[in-house]
Amino acid sequence: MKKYFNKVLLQLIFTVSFLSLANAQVKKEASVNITGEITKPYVLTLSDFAKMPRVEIIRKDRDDKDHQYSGVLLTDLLIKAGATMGKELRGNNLTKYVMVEASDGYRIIFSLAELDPQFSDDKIILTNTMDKKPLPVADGPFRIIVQNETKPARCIKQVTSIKIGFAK
Ligand SMILES: Nc1nc2c(c(=O)[nH]1)N[C@H]1C(S)=C(S)[C@@H](COP(=O)(O)O)O[C@H]1N2
Ligand SMILES: [Mo]
Repeated sequence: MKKYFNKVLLQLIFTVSFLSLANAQVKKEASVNITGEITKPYVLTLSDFAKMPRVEIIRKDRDDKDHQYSGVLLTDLLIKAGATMGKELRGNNLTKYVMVEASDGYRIIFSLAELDPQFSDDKIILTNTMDKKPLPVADGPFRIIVQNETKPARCIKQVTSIKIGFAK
């Protein structure tokens, strides 16, 4: 009887620890790490992201069909991080770049100036949706969409970090 009880207890311990581990995996919220030459680095979580002002972009993907993306302007994410935008974006600050990295190792850069609305009208957003649905798993949870570039090569998928640096 005691042996049986021990067995059941052991099984229970295994089940509980497995379930809490699985739960921790599920709870780990998707995020993007914003770092580098900025005064307020932060980790952007999906819930913070959901509270920010959104813009919509329609662009053709490689399938040559229009898709609708809703997200936050990269400019706004960088202003929140204390990047030198607007009046401060002059002189040496014009040599700053913004490197975006993905979980598959793919990386692209923008110059900081091309993300400032005083320099360019081209909308560049970080999005988590396509056609009003969460991004396909292979593209998300976060993707950059560049409105006016014909080539989608800088529409980087699976974004994990955004790093601001000075060109050397
Ligand atoms: N993370 C990541 N994003 C990426 C790429 C990649 O290899 N890794 N390829 C880029 C290139 S070269 C293109 S053409 C588009 C392709 O997107 P699509 O297959 O959804 O049209 O994704 C871009 N984003
Ligand atoms: Mo490509």
